[in-house]
Amino acid sequence: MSKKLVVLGGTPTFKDKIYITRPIVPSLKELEPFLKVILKAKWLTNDGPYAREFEKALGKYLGVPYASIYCNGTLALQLCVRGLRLSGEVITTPFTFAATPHVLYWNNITPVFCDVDPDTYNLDPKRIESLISPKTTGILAVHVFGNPCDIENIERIADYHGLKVIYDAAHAFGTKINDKPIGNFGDASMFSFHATKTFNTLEGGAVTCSDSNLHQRLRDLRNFGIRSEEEIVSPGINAKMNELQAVFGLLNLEKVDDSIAKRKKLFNKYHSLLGEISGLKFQKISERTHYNYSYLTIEILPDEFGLSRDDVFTCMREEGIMVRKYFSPLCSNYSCYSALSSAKKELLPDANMLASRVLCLPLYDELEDKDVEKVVEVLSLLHNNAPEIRRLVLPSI
Ligand code: T4K
Repeated sequence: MSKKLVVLGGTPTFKDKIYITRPIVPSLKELEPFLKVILKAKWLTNDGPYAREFEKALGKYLGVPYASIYCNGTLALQLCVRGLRLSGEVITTPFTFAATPHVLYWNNITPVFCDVDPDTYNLDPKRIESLISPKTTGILAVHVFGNPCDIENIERIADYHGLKVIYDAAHAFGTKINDKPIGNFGDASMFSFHATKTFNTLEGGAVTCSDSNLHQRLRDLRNFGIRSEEEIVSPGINAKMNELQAVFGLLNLEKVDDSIAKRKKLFNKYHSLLGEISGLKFQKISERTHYNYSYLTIEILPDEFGLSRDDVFTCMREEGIMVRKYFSPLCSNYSCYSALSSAKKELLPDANMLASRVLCLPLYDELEDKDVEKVVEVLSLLHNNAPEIRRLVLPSI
């Protein structure tokens, strides 16, 4: 092989770094007519005409009875927890982004961490029931990397114990189970439209649900509880989406299907090439899932691969590949949660194992086939040269 890894004295594979993701964006030409209208009308926010149009279009796209939009996904989820009147303790996963347990904290709720399924990376329903206490009011499950949770078993347990179910669907825009769009499960689902997501509104988020009362409560909460000039119905907050975000939403809705189709091709190419390298494992995505190809993750089995995930991370960064260690550190190991009794490492063996093994590789629609080939070649070289790298470069192992 001609290529020599940086850690073995070679030059970087990518002179210009490549990122794990890049957002879809409208062109200036597409934006211009919308900007003209906004600047002329000087209507910038507060449930403006584009926000209303986007909210309607989004509900249609997501195939849900009700969708409400927010300035970001975190506030959307925080209000969702509040809107469902959860309190006390809520069972959730530690293998997620910080926002998931933090929204519970901001609602004065104690997160109770439950271990995950080591194959799907999602909350393991078999381990939920033993964590239910008289204080438990809900389950906050995450469709990790856009892979749907075991919704039947989660909801069966929730029904039996009278608990609410919220899905953090931050990664799952466009995902379906069989033919049913993902926003139709549980009491509510939250989607993130952050720049790093499959679909973005710069920053932004949405909540979907089937209960009109909850939908109304959430719309009140996002605007200080103001129903009308004369009527303030709840102690709400400011979580409104502005007009520019909504325009991004309207324009990106037209692009997202094409973007997902391109991601799918790249995802499949990655998988066919990565399958040749031993010591790698992949997230299990059920056949009934219509996936959105939001993330490309690998699990590095250190003994078989020859290097640990952290070593691979270090070496790939040297090659100009800006891989990410989602989700490490694990939420239950953050200093703000590690003292919780549910956060003990021995109670969360699979989540801790995944946090030490999973690596997120570049995946976005503008990535080229040759980039995928080069990323996989680097991984293959790391595997083939593992003993030398361990001996020369990473002598601490
Ligand atoms: N629940 C879950 C399960 C989540 O994953 C998230 C967010 C939330 C809830 C909360 O939703 P939001 O409130 O964010 O709507 C990122 C995102 O900031 C965060 O939204 C996301 N999850 C999380 C998984 O990832 P970072 O700190 O890793 O992002 P950053 O800035 O390092 O960006 C990653 C790469 O993306 C960059 O290396 C390049 C590219 N990028 C990023 C930005 C911001 C761009 O190309 N353009 C950009 O504008 O957290």
